[in-house]
Amino acid sequence: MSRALPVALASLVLAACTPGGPAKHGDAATAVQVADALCRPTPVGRQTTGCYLTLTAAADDRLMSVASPVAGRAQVHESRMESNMMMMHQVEGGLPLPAGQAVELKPGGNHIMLLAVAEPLKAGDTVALTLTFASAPPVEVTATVGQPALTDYGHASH
Ligand SMILES: [Cu+2]
Repeated sequence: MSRALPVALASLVLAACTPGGPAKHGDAATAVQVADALCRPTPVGRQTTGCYLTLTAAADDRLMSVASPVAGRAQVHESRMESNMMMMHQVEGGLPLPAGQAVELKPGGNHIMLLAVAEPLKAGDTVALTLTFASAPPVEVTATVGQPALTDYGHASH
């Protein structure tokens, strides 16, 4: 029975690689590109803040979780208007990243929320973020701390 195993494995590998023709399997082809990572300074007396960035996945993927050494917890949030109030919710099941499409996390929209931030973040600081995806390998980015250039759409209240 043991002799059957290598054959079965080989056919699995072939099955996984053959559809769609030749494809690169290296990190460069599968890694999610991250641009413009920015975290807001923590408001005085608060231990929470928002981070924004742009993600481009090579293949359909999902942003599953975020971690940072400066925060006790980090969550992926979406913003929704409910009864004329901007409400934030944790994204369930990961944030969809369609292949080749730049997905912007920005003020007033989807964003990363840092919670239980131990030390106040001020402009010019940097924040390490580790992004975990459903398929692609994890990506570590360094976000700059500063105010977003875009006009805020009501997210400044927290
Ligand atoms: Cu939030």
